[in-house]
This record gives sequence, structure tokens and C-alpha cells, in this order.
Amino acid sequence: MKDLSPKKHELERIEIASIDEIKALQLDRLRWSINHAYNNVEFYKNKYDEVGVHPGDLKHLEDIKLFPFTTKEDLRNNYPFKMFACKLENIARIHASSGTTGKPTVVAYTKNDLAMWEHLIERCLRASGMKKGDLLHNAYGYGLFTGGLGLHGGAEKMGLTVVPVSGGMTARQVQLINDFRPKGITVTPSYILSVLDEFRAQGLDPRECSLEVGIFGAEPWTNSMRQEIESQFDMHAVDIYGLSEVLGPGVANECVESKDGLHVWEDYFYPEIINVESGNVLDDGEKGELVFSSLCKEAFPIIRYRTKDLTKLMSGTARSMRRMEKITGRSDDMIIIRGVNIFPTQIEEQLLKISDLSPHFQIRLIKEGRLDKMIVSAEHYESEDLSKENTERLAVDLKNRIKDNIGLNIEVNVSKKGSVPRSEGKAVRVIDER
Ligand code: DLL
Repeated sequence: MKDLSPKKHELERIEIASIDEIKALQLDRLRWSINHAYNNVEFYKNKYDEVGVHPGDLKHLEDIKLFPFTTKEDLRNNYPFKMFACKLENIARIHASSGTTGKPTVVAYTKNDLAMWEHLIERCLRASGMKKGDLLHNAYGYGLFTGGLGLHGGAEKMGLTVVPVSGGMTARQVQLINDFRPKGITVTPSYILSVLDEFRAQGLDPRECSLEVGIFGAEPWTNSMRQEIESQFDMHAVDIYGLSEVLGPGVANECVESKDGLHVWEDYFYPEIINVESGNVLDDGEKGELVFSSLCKEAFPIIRYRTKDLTKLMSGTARSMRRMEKITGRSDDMIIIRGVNIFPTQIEEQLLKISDLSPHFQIRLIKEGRLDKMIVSAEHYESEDLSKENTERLAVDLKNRIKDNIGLNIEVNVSKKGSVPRSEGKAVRVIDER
């Protein structure tokens, strides 16, 4: 893999500023943001008045803990536009989350917000090793989902040539990668696996393609998956994080030179980690739920939003701003089965240790009598040997690894390649039929 590290002089000054300088900027901006939310969004005014806290109470960054949390439910209750802090005529764009359960969450951006988003995406792309003039294949979905258009704006601003492919039509994705020869690809980690299958189906060696870096996010993925993608494509795989409520992609990004967690762009967002049950703020290094406050957003200020994403904060390395550990799950993705807590990424990790299994998998939860049961569907990789013995050997191997490493007895079914449903965006990992 090529060395894609940006040079120090290419970074913004704030990316390598002192912690004190970053904290001072955060305090100034957080004061503005809380005032802005309180003065312009009824929800914040009512809530803060109710508990008797006022924006003026924020004297130090730590005082943020005086202010109540904001949850997805709060956003739903204010559907569609009641969380907006400015008039509709000043809003340039609206996005919405998929809303698989209930109403979607609607978010908004002024022209200034879009400019800020572009700026942060540019920072992410540079951290990932992209440079002005490079070609980017953007396979995140375009539309209400923030992935496609979010990445697109910043990539154009940076001076990249963007191919707005969006998700789906996998054969065409491969054709365009071969013909246009992009340096970078932006796509979910589960969809790059479908693209990988398609390379093979067309008799092409993915290691020979032009891609030098993939920028993967929108769903959890493990370091084992990173190794798999990097070795299959001979390209760097870096992690990009974000959520619609806070911005979309571009809240945090890994640096290609370190790949040791995602630097949170703290000049625009104030992160906290809290204990999921008590809501108490935890120290850096302790694992819990990630909470964000926006520092500069005009149309949709968000204060202390509970993301449900589980991670920990760590001090900066390649940049001054703090890092968050790769997210391995969300509090609402956690499966509790016969008293054992398990995240789908833990299955991914074990599965990737067995080279004869493909990286695609799905989990089904059913009731057997009064007991919960987990069934993992996996499939053969390149193997020609689809005999019953070989299939059973693979199933037992995965079953034992899960038993030994996670402590859970499950059923594993291995079938022929292509039998597990493919993702074109975010993978559906769990089907709960209980
Ligand atoms: O998924 C924004 C995005 C688009 C991020 C493209 C990165 C790339 P939502 O649809 O609102 O926004 O979903 C946000 O997805 O709370 C996490 O649970 C999950 N997620 C996003 N990025 C990562 C990541 C976009 N790098 C939700 N690792 C978040 C793990 C991620 N989970």
C-alpha cells in the first residue's frame, strides 16, 4: 500500500493546536450554541426552564452536565420541523434518517451549515489520504440519507473529481471502477464486500484495481474486517463516523497514517461519554454512550444528543483532537440472549478468522419453547468443496469459536456462496423473530 499521509503543512492549524486553545474555542462556541438553541427552539427553552437551568449557567465546559439530554424520542415528538432554529426560508437543505421504526428524524442545514459540512468532509478526506485532483467513487446512497450528498459536497469543494454512483447496481460499480480508475472509494463496509464478490464474479483481481483508499462508515465494522478489506484490495481502509442528528458523515475520521481510532472534530462538536444507565459523565478512557453537542450549527442546533453508540474517548495522536475508539455497537443493537450480551461485530470478528467462510453473515433470533435461540447464517467463500462434511466442519468451527470467545451456544448454518442477503448500504445484521 502506498504512503498516503498528508504533510504537516497541509493540515489546518487547529488540527494540531494545543488542547488549551481547542478547549477555549469549544467554550466560546458552546455558549453560543446553547443560547442559540434556547432562544430559537421552543423544545430547548421549555426543557431548560422546566429544570431551572439557563444558558448563562455554562461557565466552564464541564457545566454542560447541568443541561438535560436530548433523545431520538424528543426529535420524533417535534416532527417534522419543530426542532429547527430558523425560518424555513433560510434553510437550504433537509435530510432525514431512514426511520425503520416510526417517523423519520428530520434535520436541516442553512447555507452556512452546508459550508461547514463541506469543510469537515474535506478534512476527513485529507486525513484519509485524498488530495486535490484525485478521483473519488462515491457509492454511499444519495437522497435523504446524508452519506451520498454529504460526502459529495466536501469532495467537490476540495477539488476532487467525484463520481456520484450511489449504492446498488453492483456490476456497474465494478465496471466504473475499472474504467474510471478512481483513487478513493466511499461506501459502507458491508457493501464493499458485495463489490468484492462482483470483482471475482467478473474474473477480475481486486488487488489490480486502481483503488488506494476506501473510506468506510455508516455502520459498525471491526479491525478484522479492516485487515480483510485491505488485503483483498491492497488499499488502505479508514473509518469515517457521523450521524444525521449531529451532521451526517464527517463528525470524526481516522487518519490514514495512524488508523488508531477516529479523531473527533472537536472544534465543531463537543463529545461526552456517559454511563448508559445513570447518565453520569465518564472520564476519557472509560467506555459508555457517546453524547454530542453541536458548537456552530445554525438550522439544527443539537445539545447533548444521546447517540446510543458505544465507545470511549482517548487523547489525540496524529491530530490534537481526541479520538474515539472504533464503534463496536449501539446500545440498541446489543442482543441479550440467555443472559449473555453480544454485538453482531463479535460474530464478525470470529467469522473472519475462518478463511473458508465468506465475510457475509446474518443473525436470526427465534423462540424455541421458552428459550431464545440465535442462528447465524454464514456461507462458503471460494471453496469448491461444498460437501456435507466440509460444510459441517465449517459450521462447527464457527460455533466453537463463538462458544469459546463469547460464551454462547448458538446454531450455525453454512450454505453456498451468495445465500446470505447482500447489502447495498447499511447491512441488516439481525432479524428478530422472537
Ligand atoms: O450513517 C452518516 C454516515 C454516512 C456516516 C456515511 C459515515 C458515512 P445515520 O444514517 O443517521 O447517519 O446513522 C448514524 O450510524 O449513530 C452509528 O450507529 C452508525 N455509524 C455511522 N458511522 C459509523 C461508523 C450516517 N464509522 C448511525 N462506525 C450512528 C460505526 C457508525 N457505526
